[in-house]
Amino acid sequence: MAQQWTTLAEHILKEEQKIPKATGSLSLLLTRIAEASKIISTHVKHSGLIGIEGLAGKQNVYQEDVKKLDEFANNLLVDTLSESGQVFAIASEEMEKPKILKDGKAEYSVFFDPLDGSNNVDNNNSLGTIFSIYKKGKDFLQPGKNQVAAGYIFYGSSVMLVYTTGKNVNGFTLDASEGSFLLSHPNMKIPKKGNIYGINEGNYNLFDKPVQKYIQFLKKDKPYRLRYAACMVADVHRFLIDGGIFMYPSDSSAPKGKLRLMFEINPMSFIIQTAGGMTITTTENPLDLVPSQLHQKTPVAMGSSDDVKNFVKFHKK
Ligand code: P6P
Repeated sequence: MAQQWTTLAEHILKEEQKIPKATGSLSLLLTRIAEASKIISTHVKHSGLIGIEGLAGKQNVYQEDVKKLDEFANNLLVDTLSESGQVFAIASEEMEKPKILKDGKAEYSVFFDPLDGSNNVDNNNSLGTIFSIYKKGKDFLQPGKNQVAAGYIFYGSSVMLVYTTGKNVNGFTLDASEGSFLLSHPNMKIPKKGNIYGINEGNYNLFDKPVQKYIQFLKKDKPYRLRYAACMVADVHRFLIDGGIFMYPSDSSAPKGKLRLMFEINPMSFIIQTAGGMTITTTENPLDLVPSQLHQKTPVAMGSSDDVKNFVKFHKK
């Protein structure tokens, strides 16, 4: 008998059925994000043919050159979420300020990195989209532990959508022939320990001593393998599957590191921690941080709990 695949839509509705007071709003929101990601993936897969590679001719709030595909993905997500009627605010890594919608009754805010790893656009390497959803609270900027859902779409050799609402982590693979995300990785759990590490080791001489010593430790005896995609979604997905540790520490040129708390670190931490892994700035769980600025950055290490605990030990010596 042919395998019966669960579609993302079925999965989301089944999860909604388990929540007595569910209104369907979060389900609609997740479905909208998934639909937008299918359009982004088509553009990613054809970027060399449709004139969407290269620079858009502007810089974002981090003084990073914006790629045409960054702009396309951002505008698509802003439009589709604005029309959903399910959000009161939309914040993007590519927009200086959030877009506040007039929908009085909408309960959710969405934070996203529309195209993560966009330096990989022109060289055909890995890309992703990261999203993070909060319920309206006292403050617009809430600690990551308040997320109601978070996920990413990985535009890799296959297109995968991985998300959590806090109970478990589920992975769906896009069946392009049908245009459906199908449940291919139910209840994902990260290995307790790995033998791979991911970091931009080009910055080695700028790292603090504890990070340098930890990297030296990984290279001794049975050395760990270095794997690095320069796309957080691709890197963290690797460690979710194989185990190991991803690091983007601070360094003398970037005392707060590079990755964004609201758009990258909180959603990816929610997923890794729900899958049984660990995330640390160097001393604390980023999900506990009370954000002070929309675009604030923080250093981060995340992955298998045994590996991250070792990383922490080098910061306590
Ligand atoms: P570097 C992509 O630009 C990103 O925000 C993350 O996806 C990735 O982990 C990191 O920056 C890569 O930074 O310094 O290695 O190019």
